[in-house]
Amino acid sequence: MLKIYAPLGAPLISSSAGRCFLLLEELGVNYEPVFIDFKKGENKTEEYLKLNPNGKIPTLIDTEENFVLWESMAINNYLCEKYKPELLGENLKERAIINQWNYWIISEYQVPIVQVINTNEIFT
Ligand SMILES: N[C@@H](CCC(=O)N[C@@H](CS)C(=O)NCC(=O)O)C(=O)O
Repeated sequence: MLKIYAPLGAPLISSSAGRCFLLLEELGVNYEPVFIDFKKGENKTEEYLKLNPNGKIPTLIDTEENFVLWESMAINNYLCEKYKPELLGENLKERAIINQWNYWIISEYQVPIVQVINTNEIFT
């Protein structure tokens, strides 16, 4: 079973966990979202910090593998490798281009798009 931590009250795709949810749907695998309440500090509890010392979401638990992983892109790479490795690219150049866009999304795109999502009522 895959468990993935998500923020309570937020639309599933409007957080860093969003890219993991989109991929989980694309992969068609069973997973269980575990909602935690930031307002109650549930991401800073001793129990949660043992899973992710950053106190952030997403965190993935793959109970089948007895494995915990955080950082959304690392989670997605793990999920692709486990369930659909062709999504990571089928040759050297494809993998390089996919990585190019993955790094671009994290370093250049994420902050402005989160600002747009947080300030646009169609996403709330
Ligand atoms: N680089 C991380 C970013 C994780 C992140 O910043 N998550 C936010 C939600 S989008 C969070 O958990 N915020 C709670 C906090 O910082 O206390 C990733 O991609 O997983």
